Amino acid sequence: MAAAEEFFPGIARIQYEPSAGPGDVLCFKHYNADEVLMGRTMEDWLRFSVCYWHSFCGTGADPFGFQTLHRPWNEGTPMESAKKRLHAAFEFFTKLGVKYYTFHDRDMAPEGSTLEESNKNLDEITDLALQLQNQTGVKVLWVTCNLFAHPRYMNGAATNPDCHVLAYAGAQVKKGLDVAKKLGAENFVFWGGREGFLSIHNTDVAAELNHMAAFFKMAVKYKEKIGAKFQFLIEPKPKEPCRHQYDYDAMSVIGFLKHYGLDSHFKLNIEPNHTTLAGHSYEHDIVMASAFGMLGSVDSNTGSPDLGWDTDQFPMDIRNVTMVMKTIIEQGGLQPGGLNFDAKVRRESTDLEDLFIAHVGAMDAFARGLRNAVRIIEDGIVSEMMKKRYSSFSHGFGLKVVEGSSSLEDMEAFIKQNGEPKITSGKQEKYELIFNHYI
Ligand SMILES: [Mn+2]
Repeated sequence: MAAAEEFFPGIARIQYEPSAGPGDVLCFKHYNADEVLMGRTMEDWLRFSVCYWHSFCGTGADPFGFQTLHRPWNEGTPMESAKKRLHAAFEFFTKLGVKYYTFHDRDMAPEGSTLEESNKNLDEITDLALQLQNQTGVKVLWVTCNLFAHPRYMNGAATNPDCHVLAYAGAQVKKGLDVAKKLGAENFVFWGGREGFLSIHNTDVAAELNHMAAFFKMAVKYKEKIGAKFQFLIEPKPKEPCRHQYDYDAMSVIGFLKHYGLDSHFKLNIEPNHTTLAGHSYEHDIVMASAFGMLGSVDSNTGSPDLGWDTDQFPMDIRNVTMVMKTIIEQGGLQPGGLNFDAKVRRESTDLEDLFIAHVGAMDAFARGLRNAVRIIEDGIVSEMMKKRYSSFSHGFGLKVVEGSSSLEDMEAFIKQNGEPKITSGKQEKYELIFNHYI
């Protein structure tokens, strides 16, 4: 790495400086990687990851305007810029102090004119990635295949009505799994960008869902065959680009996986911006996935709640990240998953330092969320209130319900003996007031 060009001159390794002032934006004021909270370092609780596509491939182009972000690494032939991009990315990871990164096959290396050529490009660039990983200690949180951008996938990949396209997607995933194993990825993500439909008139929904399940079963089989240990994850999203997406939200995906007997092989990668697009609150799908033991990883970003599309902004809201961290601590952490910043600087944030500022801000927000959640949990006031709220299920008739040994006849006898239940306050405002004490 020593011989490589420096892409972020003037920016040194980001340090923890808790007494820095409000205008000091290139230091952490809350994230102190080695500090231990509830028996684990902040680094281990948070497991931050930088995403390749937004941060190193993003151009700032949107449907109404051209490129605004001119990055020095996106120059030369596609293979030359792929190599420069990789060096820039590793300089960024190490200066930021983040141990993980994530990528799609096609943002790591350019697609060729044949599958063989694409695979060769991927081999060459991932050989270099492996070298840089070994030199820096930075690891892959997850790999995913881009099965949505190429025109062949316009009608879907695993749910395409043409099995020739499904076969291409399968061949691409086979290579993606090999690459993930080669780089020691800890997870592998499926995001079904175009797995859905625009019109029911031309769509056989039952067939498409069966095909998607068959596709996932082949992936499970190949993963076992190559002896890979990474965790499979599915990332729900409700709309965009398809009008109707099969992986609408956490509960839709959990239902799909259980229906096809795939639930022991997959967990969920929850992106809160997708959750809010589905009409839920920010933390909803994190909580729902965790309740089913299926929260595997988080694509940490946020949307603008007043907009109806995916804006992939950096998560800066302390209330939201506190709720997320409380759920993560309560389930014992996210490992082997992590907090991946699937977020992009605004197309108007054109300075190279803005990429650092955005990540520093989000990491500090999550560090505050972690500290807040630890205080909520260690104080135990909220958990004591919750325990009391459900206490009727800890003994007598309630315990029989929990254990599955009660019947409707028992309920009738219980009511005849005990009459009308008393009105009990839900105390929502009290919970909200107490929560606000911690943030
Ligand atoms: Mn995502």
